[in-house]
Amino acid sequence: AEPLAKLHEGKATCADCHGRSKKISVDDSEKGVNKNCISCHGTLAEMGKKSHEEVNPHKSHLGEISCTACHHGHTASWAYCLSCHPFDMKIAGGGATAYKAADVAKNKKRADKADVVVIGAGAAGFTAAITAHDAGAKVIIIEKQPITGGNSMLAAGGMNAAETTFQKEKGIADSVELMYKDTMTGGGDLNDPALAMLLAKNSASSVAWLTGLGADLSDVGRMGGASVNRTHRPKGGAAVGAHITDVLRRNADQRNIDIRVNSKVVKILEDKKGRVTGVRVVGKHSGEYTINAKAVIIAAGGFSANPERVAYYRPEYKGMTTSNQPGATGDGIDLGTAAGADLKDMKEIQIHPTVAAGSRTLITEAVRGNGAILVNHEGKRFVNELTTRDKASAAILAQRGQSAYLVFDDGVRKSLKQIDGYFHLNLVQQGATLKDLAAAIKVPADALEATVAAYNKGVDDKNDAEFKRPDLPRALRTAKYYAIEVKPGVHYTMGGLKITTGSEVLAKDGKTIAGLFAAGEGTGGVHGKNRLGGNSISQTITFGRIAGENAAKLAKSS
Ligand code: MEZ
Repeated sequence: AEPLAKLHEGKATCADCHGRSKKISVDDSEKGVNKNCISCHGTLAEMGKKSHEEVNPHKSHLGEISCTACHHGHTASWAYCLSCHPFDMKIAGGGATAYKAADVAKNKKRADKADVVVIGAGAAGFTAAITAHDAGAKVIIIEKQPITGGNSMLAAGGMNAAETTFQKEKGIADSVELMYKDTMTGGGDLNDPALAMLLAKNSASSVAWLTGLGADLSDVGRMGGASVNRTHRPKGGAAVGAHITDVLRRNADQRNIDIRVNSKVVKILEDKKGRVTGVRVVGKHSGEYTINAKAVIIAAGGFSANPERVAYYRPEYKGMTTSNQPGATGDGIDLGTAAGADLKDMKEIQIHPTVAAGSRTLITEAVRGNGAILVNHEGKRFVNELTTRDKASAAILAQRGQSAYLVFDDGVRKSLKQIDGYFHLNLVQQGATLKDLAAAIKVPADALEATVAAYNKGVDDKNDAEFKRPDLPRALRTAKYYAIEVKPGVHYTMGGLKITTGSEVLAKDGKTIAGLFAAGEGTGGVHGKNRLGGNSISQTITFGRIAGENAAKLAKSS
């Protein structure tokens, strides 16, 4: 494929893309080039209005991404969407492979300076950065991917929190103790009790903090393993991740926080006493350089998108699909261990029961929370749909074909905005009647009708006699009827860097590594053996705030 520079020949000059200065300078985030793309082609939003393909790559849940995330000037272009979706998407100058960092010269002399460096621009990283900034620290965020948002941007279901104003307005009786108890029970009591308690205790203030930044978390639904409705999400049940990522990104921009994408931390620097002094970074264009800093926060996520490592810890998950973005490879955990960190619970890897068969698209647990049932290829229910993820996944894997159908009606569809996205991606089969649906998905019609009738009776009686599903929000009686075939996929890694309740990283001798903090999925201990749906976003915000606050405090005192 001809790279874009070649395709622009005769239409634009080098200076049109790179500016008029004699020395071509391209910052790693490529903001200058992007500005010039926009001046000729229009903004992302304008491009989104121009194209009317069924799947419009300029209008996506990835938010305000830069042009050069997909369109490359001097190497083959590659649509970022294809990292996760199998679209037949053509792109000018498109090649067969994703961007690979070019060989870069070492830039040994360059040494930038910050109080706090945050590694990773997902929800934990943004939260830590905003908190540290607001506490008076100069912050730099380093992100290896060409876009910000990390896995948080894909988070669907919501954010768990107890004793919030939104719950109170809806008359939901919840407590910190109950959220703690559910989290510990869901985690098989392997959780670090102090970290799990911190999660529950700070959850309401984390919802208030995000709301204060402009987030809408007013809808409250239910996830597996929760005793009451405590999963907060935008009105109408829209996906939480893209929304809060937009809010956090906007807040970081408003504060002029220095965010460098296409930049990878390759080493955490320490002095002779083992105190953290900064990081070495490799930028896409600027090469390898140093940032001196008084504190470093690792917020680089887990390793679900690293199949070799998943199979190393859990051979039985070899070859399984993942719901994660391609950057979730565990680099932050490696950086921490290279700096002497201890690890916790690395073998605890969560399989999400409902990834659409043959894809990497997570079908949010909220679909079950709002009333969908799981039906096997014989047309029968086989599990309490709101049990914990480990149990639901094991039950699906025990069915013929190791898959099942999520079956729901138009009532469920209308109750949750996110479901429209599954139609858009052609993942849903439908029928005007249950009989038609049964024919479409090739299950025995009599069995499917009997299954739904028995379930609806349970809803009417407020008692799911067979599977003891605790929450029965609605009967499935409103045509049309829908089904999505689902299979379990690697979704979350519960293990990671061992931390204190202050988000300080612990070394193998049990002492903290001075100046090193961590938050989010790359840490171990909060969730034990199994994370409850909705506890991840809650963890990123709560521990991001703690890490940001403590890192800023340390930086300002040293
Ligand atoms: O926390 C999660 O992983 C979550 C809520 C996922 C989902 O099913 O939506």
